Amino acid sequence: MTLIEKVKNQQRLTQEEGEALYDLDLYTLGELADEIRQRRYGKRSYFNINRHINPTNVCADICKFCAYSASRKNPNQYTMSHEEILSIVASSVAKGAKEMHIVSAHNPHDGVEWYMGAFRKIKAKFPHLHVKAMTAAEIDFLSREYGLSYDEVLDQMVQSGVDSMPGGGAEIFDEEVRAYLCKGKVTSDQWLEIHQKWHERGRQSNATMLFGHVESRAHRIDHMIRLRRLQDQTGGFNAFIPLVYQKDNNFLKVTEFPSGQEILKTYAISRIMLDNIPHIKAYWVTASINLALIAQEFGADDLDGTIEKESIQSAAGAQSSQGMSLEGFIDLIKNSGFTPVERDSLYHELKYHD
Ligand code: V47
Repeated sequence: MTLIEKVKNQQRLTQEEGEALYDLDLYTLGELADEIRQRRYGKRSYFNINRHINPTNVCADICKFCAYSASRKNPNQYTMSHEEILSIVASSVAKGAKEMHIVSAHNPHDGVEWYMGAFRKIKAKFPHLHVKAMTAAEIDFLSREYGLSYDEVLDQMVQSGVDSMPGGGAEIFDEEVRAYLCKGKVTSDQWLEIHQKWHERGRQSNATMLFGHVESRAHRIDHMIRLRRLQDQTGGFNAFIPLVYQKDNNFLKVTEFPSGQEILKTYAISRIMLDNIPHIKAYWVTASINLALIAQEFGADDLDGTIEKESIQSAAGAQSSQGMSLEGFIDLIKNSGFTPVERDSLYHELKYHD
């Protein structure tokens, strides 16, 4: 059976077969991924009304790709008070936000209570708001810094009102590349262990992959297969999010960047490889909105959300610092031939905009 027949017959692919997908031409790959996407979601494209909050950029870890954390390239440290965080939440809720996506740097000065207290206060004031917070990298940092087990941190998150976990901190699982990118941060096995433990609590999360820097195609496929393996056990991942590397203001020396074709191939291949993860998110912040709209024809069924403010990737050059207006977002999806469907954070459909 050829590789194409295997994909059409919905058979699971190996590492070698995943790598071989990259040798197919873009349109064949697009057709294969689109068939899977259309079988599951037709022309529906999901988004939510969310707000990103990054409460501190003070970080104990050093990741070469990061332009967000305070460093000698970015000397402006900040840490928000709970009052500041709550006032952002209140103003976003007033504008219709239904999810707060809260991700911080690994701040060694503020203690676990600074993290957890913020979640508790948000939930006390806005009990119906979905709090998506704490990457596995943050959880590992709190565990190391304060001598807590992963279980203890995760239990505190549940008790403090965190509803789901974002997919950040996964970067690339290959140990050699990871050591080069972000030595000392959560390891690949630990990242997977933390998500497994979260899923075992009946909770859901996402998974990212940072690509387009020093990794190879084989590393990307390996990353996907490690996620697929955990998903077979837990079923707790909602979405896979390939994050396109942004190059400005950081310490990673990359000279060759992926072409639009390579990015679209990666979306399509992730749709094909990850047969057990429901959604592929083309995060418009790193793909650029135009490529994210095209990615809808290459396997992606989700475009994340309106965001309102974005600090991590915009620090590294992405055009996303002010988010996107709801009307603009809906129009763009409609005009690209898809039906925008507002979803909640766990992918329940809320509103069709057809
Ligand atoms: O893990 C840091 C990435 C991530 C750069 O779960 C960079 O729904 C590109 O995880 N170029 C955090 N990326 C953001 C994240 C995320 C985003 C949207 C949705 C969800 C979700 C999760 O940002 C980090 C890191 O991989 N990042 N620097 C950079 N220069």
